[in-house]
Amino acid sequence: MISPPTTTDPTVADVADVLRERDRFLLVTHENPDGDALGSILGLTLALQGLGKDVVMYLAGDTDPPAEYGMLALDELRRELPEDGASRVLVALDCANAQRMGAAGALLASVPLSLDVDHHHDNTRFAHLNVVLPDASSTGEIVRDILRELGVSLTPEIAEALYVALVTDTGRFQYTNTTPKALRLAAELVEAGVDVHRVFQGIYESVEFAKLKLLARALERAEIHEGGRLVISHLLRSDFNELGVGEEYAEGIIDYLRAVDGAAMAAVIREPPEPPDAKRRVSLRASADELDVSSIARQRGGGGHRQAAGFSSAESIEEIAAFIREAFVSASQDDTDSRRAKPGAAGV
Ligand SMILES: [Mn+2]
Repeated sequence: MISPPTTTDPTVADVADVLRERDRFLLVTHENPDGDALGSILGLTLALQGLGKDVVMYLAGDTDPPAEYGMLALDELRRELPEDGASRVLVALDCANAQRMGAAGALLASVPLSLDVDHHHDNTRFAHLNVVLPDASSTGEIVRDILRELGVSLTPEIAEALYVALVTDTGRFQYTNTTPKALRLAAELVEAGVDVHRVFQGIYESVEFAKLKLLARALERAEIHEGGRLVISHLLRSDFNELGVGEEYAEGIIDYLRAVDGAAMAAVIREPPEPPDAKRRVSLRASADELDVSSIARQRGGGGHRQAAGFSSAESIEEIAAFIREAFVSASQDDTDSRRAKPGAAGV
């Protein structure tokens, strides 16, 4: 029996020991889940159920999982915590911190044991056992290693769940986390029965037509500034209303702008469809790690990460665009200065 807390870094074998020894689990993942979150929680649930364990899957928040993951058998995913949650072993998957799991975070203080299985480098190690492997392509990859320790064989259903985790978190095997291990895992999962093309069609070729039309409006209005290094576009309230879509349909549009050759930063300004007096919302993305867009967002009371940030503003679209241009020029300047200042800078 492993008793919390431990002093040395636990391994996937330690996680497997706990999963083998205990019988009742509460599996959780992060709010607004992505493919890795959903694939990991389902893959581990199916494996544990196959071992005869009592497993509850819980997802916090009130946003439904994105429609593109409809292929995953997530009908047992609960949106409310079970009454006996505090007496189960809690397993957090793909959660960088306790806040990400919403209401389940409150159980950390009362559960008999908690596990944190994740690959985010900034994971806060909030559980009794924290297996945080930043070199792993996805949490799904870590789950696969745990299942190997457990001696669980991959059913086609488990393999598909883990493949969804892997293919989405690696950007279809294109991002920098696409390691040889990730590619070998893909081959192993396909051998176990994954229908690669079916998954592709489900996730990437099920775009709603209205989303395509919204994207078209944003692309049509895109403008480049600063010699092509900055791309800005906007979406109007009337765009959302005419197409009959909510603001969540704007998700991902900014990635098309960021992908423009030579662009260091992209910005999308959008007018929320409701309420009519809502502030405009601005998303910022950097293409290179050197530019910190969160510093720009903070100037307007927003925040985020170096490469992805946002803020809200009551200013007009033109005023916001002017601010972005100015802030971009000055942030690029700061960046150049700091790099120039680094090697043995004198008198700074
Ligand atoms: Mn992930």
